[in-house]
Amino acid sequence: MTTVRIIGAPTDYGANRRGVDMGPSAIRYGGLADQLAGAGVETVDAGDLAVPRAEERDPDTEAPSRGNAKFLRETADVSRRLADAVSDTLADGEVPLALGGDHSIAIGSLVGSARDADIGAVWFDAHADLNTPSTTPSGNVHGMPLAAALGFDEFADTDWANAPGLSPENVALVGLRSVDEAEVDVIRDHGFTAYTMSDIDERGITDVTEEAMAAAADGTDGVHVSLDLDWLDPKEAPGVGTPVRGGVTYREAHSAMETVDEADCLRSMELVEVNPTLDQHNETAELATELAASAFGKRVL
Ligand code: HAR
Ligand code: MN
Ligand code: MN
Ligand code: MN
Repeated sequence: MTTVRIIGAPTDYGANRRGVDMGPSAIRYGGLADQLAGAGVETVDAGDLAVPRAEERDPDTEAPSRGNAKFLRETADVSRRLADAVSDTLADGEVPLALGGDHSIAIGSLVGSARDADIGAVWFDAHADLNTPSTTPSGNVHGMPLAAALGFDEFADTDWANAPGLSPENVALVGLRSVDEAEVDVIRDHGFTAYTMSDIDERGITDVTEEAMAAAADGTDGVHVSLDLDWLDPKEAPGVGTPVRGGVTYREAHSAMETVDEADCLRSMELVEVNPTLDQHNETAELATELAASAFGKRVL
């Protein structure tokens, strides 16, 4: 029997607005353990990493060596500790499920998942998250985690990003609809597999997700699935900090997660960007728990 280890990472260093640090609480309260039990997996809850409040820290965007990236020192600290938690989980034969927090937590998840293995990643997100401190339009690290884990630009020489077991050929992005110009060039130049919402419109979510999982899995030890709730249409998932119209529907999201399960190579996962202060009756958090259950094998019959 699969055991899923839940690891909370209540950060908001990487996002523009407060509140996303309450995500792990909201997702647990939204019924995560019950949903996963419905999927037939066992769960253990490792609790939350200790994350100091952003107000007690200096974003330090002025430091030239850090480029234009806010709270990079704090992000590095959380990333190191999350990477250890994720890699310990895998070493114990369990499946890590990290709860954000903003999407910067993916750096730790990916580095930990790729510590002793070659991995792929499927990025379900409206955004590409491929900015670096040199290209970011916002300074927010939640727009950079994929670039960080791949060791692009300023992230190459760090001891906390740049996962050696992850490369662009095994990264698939699904559901893109808000991509910065510099990110478009990165996607074209590095051999990513990338699907926009138009691809999903034309080909259907099942086909696209099957292909994404296959591309990510090819030649690796398993796939990390990163689910940014702003991947869904804001009508379905209002509780996110950077909503973008035209996202996937409730049914498409479940269908994609069922396809993730059927690919049978899920190694680690995270649920990110749930912001309870922007949500309606915790419905985005509840949706996150349902989608995780589908990814871990929950079915109606
Ligand atoms: N691309 C923009 C930036 O870098 C916006 C990032 C949006 N935030 C996310 N990422 N939630 O998925 O600032
Ligand atoms: Mn994201
Ligand atoms: Mn292995
Ligand atoms: Mn996003």
